[in-house]
Amino acid sequence: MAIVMQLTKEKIIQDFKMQLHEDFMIQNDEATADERFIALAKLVKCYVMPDWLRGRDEIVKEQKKTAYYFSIEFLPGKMLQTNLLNLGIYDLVQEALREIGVDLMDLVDAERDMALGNGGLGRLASCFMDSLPTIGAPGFGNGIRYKYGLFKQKIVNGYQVELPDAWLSSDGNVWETKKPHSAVDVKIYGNVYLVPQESGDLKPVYENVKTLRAVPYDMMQIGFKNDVVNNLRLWDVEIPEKYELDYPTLADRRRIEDITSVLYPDDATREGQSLRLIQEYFMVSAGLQTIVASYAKMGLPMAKIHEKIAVHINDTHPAMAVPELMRILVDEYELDWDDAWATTTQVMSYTNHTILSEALEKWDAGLFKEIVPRIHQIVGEIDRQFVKTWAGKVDTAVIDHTRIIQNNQIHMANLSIIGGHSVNGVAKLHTELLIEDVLKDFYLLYPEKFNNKTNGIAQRRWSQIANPSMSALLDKQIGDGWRSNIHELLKLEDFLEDATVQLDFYQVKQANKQRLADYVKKTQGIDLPIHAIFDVQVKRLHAYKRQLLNVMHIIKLYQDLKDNAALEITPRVFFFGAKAAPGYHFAKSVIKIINELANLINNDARLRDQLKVVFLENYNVSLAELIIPAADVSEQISTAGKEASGTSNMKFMMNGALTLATLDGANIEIKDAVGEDNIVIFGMDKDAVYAHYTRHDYNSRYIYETNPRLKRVVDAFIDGTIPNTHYEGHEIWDALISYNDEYFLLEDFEDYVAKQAYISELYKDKNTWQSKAMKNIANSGRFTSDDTIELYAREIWGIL
Ligand code: NBY
Repeated sequence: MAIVMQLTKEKIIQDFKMQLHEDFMIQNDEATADERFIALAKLVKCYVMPDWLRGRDEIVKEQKKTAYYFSIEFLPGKMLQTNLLNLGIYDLVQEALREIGVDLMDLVDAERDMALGNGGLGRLASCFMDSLPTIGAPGFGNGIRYKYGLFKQKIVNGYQVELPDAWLSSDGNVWETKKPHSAVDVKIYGNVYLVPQESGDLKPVYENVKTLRAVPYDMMQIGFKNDVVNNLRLWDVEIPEKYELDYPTLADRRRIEDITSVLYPDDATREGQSLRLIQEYFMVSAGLQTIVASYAKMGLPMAKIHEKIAVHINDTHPAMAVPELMRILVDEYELDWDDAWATTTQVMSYTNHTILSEALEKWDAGLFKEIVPRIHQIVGEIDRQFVKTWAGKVDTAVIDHTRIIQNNQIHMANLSIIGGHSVNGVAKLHTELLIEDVLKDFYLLYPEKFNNKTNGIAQRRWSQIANPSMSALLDKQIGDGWRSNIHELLKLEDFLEDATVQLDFYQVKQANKQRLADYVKKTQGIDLPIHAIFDVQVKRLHAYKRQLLNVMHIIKLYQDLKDNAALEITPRVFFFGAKAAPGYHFAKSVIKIINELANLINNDARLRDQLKVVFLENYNVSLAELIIPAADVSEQISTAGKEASGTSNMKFMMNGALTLATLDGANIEIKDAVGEDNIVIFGMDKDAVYAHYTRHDYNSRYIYETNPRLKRVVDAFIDGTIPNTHYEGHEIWDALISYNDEYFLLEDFEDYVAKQAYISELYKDKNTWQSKAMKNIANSGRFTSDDTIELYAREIWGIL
């Protein structure tokens, strides 16, 4: 039985004090919050260790099929609260600490965010890490232990400045365990020759390779109150003692250390090409070598490895898993090519997270050959076999579009699709677009591989942890069963028209808004009226997400208020939180514009608190936990067809915000869940957008010239309305007018403004508003990642 079952307050206090003695040689009353956090985290680790080891041993003993989720990003945020909650000891620990004068929240604040991801893709991986043990599925993560996570964003004079995020303390990360015992070697560079053997087989012989040592750091992933503990394995690079002579100078060593130094802070374009390619191979090779070795210990035939192992390729970054598994099976375990290929394709599966062409990863074949010569050969052979298989069976054009090597470039998505048995999109519309458009040639070849898995969220973090006051109210209203079965939120449907309950939810929201307002006051000195609508757009800054459309609406409100001194509007506070990729010029200009507009508006006494704009610096998981519970309006306004799914949309819904959205990604499924009266939809749908693509008839300048009020808004970017933005304003004006507004902001503007006006009216009727908010909460359970991952586990990986 799990240790945590037998814990008492007294025992926790005693253990906690002991831990402080052992780690820091101090008494509780002299310890800092940091020291207390570390002591408590270590204690939690000790409590969990037996279950962690037992789980690992069971998998070996019972030969359970296991899935490995390969992802170049994980974005867990803080782990203390989640771990306590999932262990079922949150309240007990909180009370125990309180007895010795310690506030658990101070320890929570002391934990650093673990930000080894950019945005939605990395956060999804972490939600899955929470859900996998929760549903009792053996599913492990495999990634890179970056020394620096996503950059820390500072705003200086309205501009984004990027600072390194040194999240690791000198003792590392308290949740991890370094396991030199399980280190493996990874080879890169050099030449490979295929030398004929007596048997007639060809054997690769390596020359001048560089050998890296991959050292794993394991982090426990605790299931919700079920004694199941899985593992997230992150790899760090070291210089192997045996090959020290290969790295004689400090510069040589530094180049190696760089491999696990930084997460690429770029979700638009890639940089540091060769380093990035090495990262990808390093993670894939270390992970697969370990996995195959553990399978080998079972004593089962290598050609049947797919019966015990599933490997998931999260976006294309780990796509080299396909040729790497082939390499291990063919070169090291001497399988025939065909047998190896048959099992490899059944092991592998792939998720696509975007249809934006700039994010569909391609590598120069020359670079590939230089860095991973053997993998280059294998990819060449996979490509050759692919062409041979389909030649004469389908149009040559289809083969030309789908083969892996085209124009001396290696197409990682093509490799992932050809090398696996499953390709999934992340929302219904996204999967449809993959099938009908982006991957339609592949659909012709392999219709059976395609499936949809709409994203989900780890609801415990986004309700119980992020929003304790709403959680307490839910307990009171529908009982606490929803905490373990999120679908019980549906019970709230019975109270949608109950004015007392509506008022209770209103008060919870106001309290959460106050909590956010206090934070803004403390960090930026701005006073915010909490009776205003809190209107929030938080996500990576990208043109297709259209933060700029939101800005244009704010400019319009500003102009209205300045034109008419007597005008009264429903007060609004617009919040933005967004990091721009360091090399993404346009996105950085939008940040500057938002900050200058905020300055202008927040300092204009005439606006009498009717309008405020706040840019929240350094948006990350922890800040999301503060912001999302405080939102009245959730802005999900991407150009239809561009946002694969979105996941913050689900988090806002769960916290009772009304979604203002285009029919894009999972917004469509949110609409289906709550009904069109309980969401506000505007703008073109996917078909309208695609009609412009086929007809080539979009003309933003025409819209601009024929709509005076829109023209005035657009001209505000260049006519001096917004101070200190001469350069950025022109850049934006040009994008909208000279370059024909790639994301159709102008066409969607009027409808967006109209729906915003509708929201302003609606908010005046508190009861109706709250009823809609509650409808959203009640129906948010369908977006739990527990259910999403169960579908992966059953339908893709076959591990349940
Ligand atoms: O994945 C996001 C999608 O935009 C979002 O709609 C979806 O909900 C989410 C989870 O499925 N994609 C995303 O976050 N992508 C990246 O962060 C990313 C990072 C790196 C690169 C490309 C995309 N890269 O090419 O290096």
